[in-house]
Amino acid sequence: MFHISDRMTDTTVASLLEGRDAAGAGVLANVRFGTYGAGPTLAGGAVELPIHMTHGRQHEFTETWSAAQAVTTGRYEELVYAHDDERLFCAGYIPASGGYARDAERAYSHIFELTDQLGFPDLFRMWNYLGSINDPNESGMETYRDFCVGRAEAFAFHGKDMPAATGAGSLGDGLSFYLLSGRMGSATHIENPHQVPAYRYPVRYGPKAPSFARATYLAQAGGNGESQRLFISGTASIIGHETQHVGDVEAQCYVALSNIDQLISAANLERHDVRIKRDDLRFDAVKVYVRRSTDIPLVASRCARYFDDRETSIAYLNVDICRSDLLVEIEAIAS
Ligand code: 3EB
Repeated sequence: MFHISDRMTDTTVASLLEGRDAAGAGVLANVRFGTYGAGPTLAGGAVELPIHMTHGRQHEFTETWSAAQAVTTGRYEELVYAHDDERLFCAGYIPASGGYARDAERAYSHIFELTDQLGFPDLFRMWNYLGSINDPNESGMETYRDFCVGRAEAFAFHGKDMPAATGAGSLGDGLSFYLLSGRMGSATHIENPHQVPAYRYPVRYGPKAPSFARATYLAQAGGNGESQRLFISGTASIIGHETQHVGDVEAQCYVALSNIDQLISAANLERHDVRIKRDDLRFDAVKVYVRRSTDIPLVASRCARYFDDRETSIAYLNVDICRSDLLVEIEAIAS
C-alpha cells in the first residue's frame, strides 16, 4: 500500500500493504515531500498532500498509498479523505496562528467523528509535521507542546486508543498531518519496555503528554492475500522518558536504533501477542529526520548498515524534531 518514488535516484521501492505490486490498482493518496506545503486536495480520485520537507527539488519524493479495491473520496470539515474497503487515508492542514491547541483538538475530533462514521474506527498510524516546532507560540509555550495539548484532549474526550505516530518539524508554516485508519479490531498498539509510554511522560515535557504508541501492528485483512504490517513510530534517543546523549548524534542514532530493536524483539512481540517472527521482518519506507544537515552523512552510514539499504528505501529529511535536545528520529514499516 506504500511506496516511495525518489526522483533523485529514480528508484521505486515498495512496501505495499497488499503484499503484491499495486501497479494498476487505485491510489488512496500521494504525500509529496518537497519544497512547499499546502492544504490537501482531491486530484484524479486521490488525496494529494504537499508538505514542505526538503530544501531542494533534487531531494523531493512522493509517498504513495495504494488501494486494494475501489476508492471513495470525500471531505469532512477541514479533512480530505480516501478509502477502499479496508483502509481510510485522511489528511489536513492547519495554518499557523498564535497557538495550535484548539485547532488540533478540533481537527482530531473531526478525525474521530469521520473514522467512526465511515466505519474505520481503528487508527493505526499518524504523522504530524509542524512548522517552527521548537519555537514558542504567542503565550510562550513551545509549538510542539501546544499541539500536544489539543491532540491529547481530543484522544481523551473520544476515548480513542493511541496509534503509532511521527511528530517532527517541517520547513514550512502550519501543521500538516495525515493518518491511516482501519476496520474495528485491526490494530494492536505496542510499547517498548525500555521507554515510558509517551502518553505517560511527566509534565516537565509539557502540560499534556504526547498521544502515541511506539508501534502499531496491523492484522492481515481477510482473504485477499494482504500481508501484515508493523508500523514503527518515529523513534529517538530516549530511555525511560529522558533524552540520552545530548549533543552526540552518533550515540543518539545508536540508541534510537536499539530502541527499534527492543520494540521488535521476539520477546516484545510475544508480550503484545503479535504473531510475527522477528527474523522474518523486513524494513521498508524508512524515514530519518535529522536536525543538523551536517549530521546526515554519519546518520546515513549508521542507518544504511542497520536497515540494509540495498533492500530498503531510506529517506533523510533535514528538519527539527519535537524535543529540542533530540538530533535524530527514525521511523519504518516492518513486514
Ligand atoms: C519521543 O519519543 C520522540 O508527538 O506524535 C516521536 C514520535 C516523537 C511521535 C508525536 C513524538 C511523536 O517522544 C518524539
